[in-house]
Amino acid sequence: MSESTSSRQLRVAVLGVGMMGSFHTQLLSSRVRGARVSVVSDLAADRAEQLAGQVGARVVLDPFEAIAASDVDAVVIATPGGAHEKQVLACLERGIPVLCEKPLTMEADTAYGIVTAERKLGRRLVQVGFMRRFDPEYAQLRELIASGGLGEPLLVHCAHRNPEVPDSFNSPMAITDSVVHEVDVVRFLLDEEIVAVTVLKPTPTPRAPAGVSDPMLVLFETASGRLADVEVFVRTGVAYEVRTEVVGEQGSAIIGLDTGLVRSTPDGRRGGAITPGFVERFGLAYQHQLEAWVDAALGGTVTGPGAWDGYAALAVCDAGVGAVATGARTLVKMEARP
Ligand code: ISE
Repeated sequence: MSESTSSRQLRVAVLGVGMMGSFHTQLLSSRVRGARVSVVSDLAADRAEQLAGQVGARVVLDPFEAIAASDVDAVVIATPGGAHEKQVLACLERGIPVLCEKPLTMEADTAYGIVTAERKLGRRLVQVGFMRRFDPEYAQLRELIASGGLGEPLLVHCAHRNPEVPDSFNSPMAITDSVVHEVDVVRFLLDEEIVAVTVLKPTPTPRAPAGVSDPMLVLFETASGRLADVEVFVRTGVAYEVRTEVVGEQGSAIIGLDTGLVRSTPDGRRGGAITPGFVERFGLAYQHQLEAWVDAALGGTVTGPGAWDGYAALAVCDAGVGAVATGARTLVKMEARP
């Protein structure tokens, strides 16, 4: 263990400081104990300099130099997805913990390469940014299922709605960028793999560009025969709404109703506010994710969703993208877990 980790300060390099990388940098610098951002890396030098100045970090433009730097004990990867594979492998080669935003890589087989490379090392170093696992509501729901409070879970109903996305956000992206979270949630809550995916495409919203299916209904079948349905609708024009309901043999439970504060107002209405976007809805989850990651990384490992979860999500999304294209029920192709 390096001098700094033994004195309980994890020195973190953040690679990629667009929206998510800046957000992680700010959280690490203001809310998360036991860590500081020592290096900020981005090809956009101005953006990197500005953020580094705010948090007292130095800028290293080349991400691989940042991973190798002597003042770096662990790495957060928030670069575009196409850069992840090589950056994660460089962290594994150096033997330091890494928190990688989804997707772990761009294809299931390259993600499997990371699973096997980590396996060869013999210890866990890769965590994938499936932050919903750290959301208090999701954690409570899993706890309830695991304690047997719902009896055997039978069905999961999910809604994933964004107020808006750019026109370039097409139907396959709704699977790989949005539904990928429900893939992980279903695996996390039910503790089993998804084996088949079907996608239905109803009449689209007029907000969707020509040829884009929005909303869509996605149906997952799990290995033991349970079903999970996901409504993904990324141009509602309303707000950010993410709900998950689990129906079991002995009752059901739902999260994501945004019922924190319910107000009555002089115009005779009663209601609360819906979060505008995922950073607001999952702000606490992002913070808890980093706290757990820093705690484990100080001990030289990771404990959150790992390389296998990143691989499984990609394998299911591949089937989902296939199902969008063909309209057919599509089997998930997955390697055996090493
Ligand atoms: C975005 O990339 C995310 O990861 C959000 O969590 C998700 O809700 C949103 O739909 C995605 O576009």
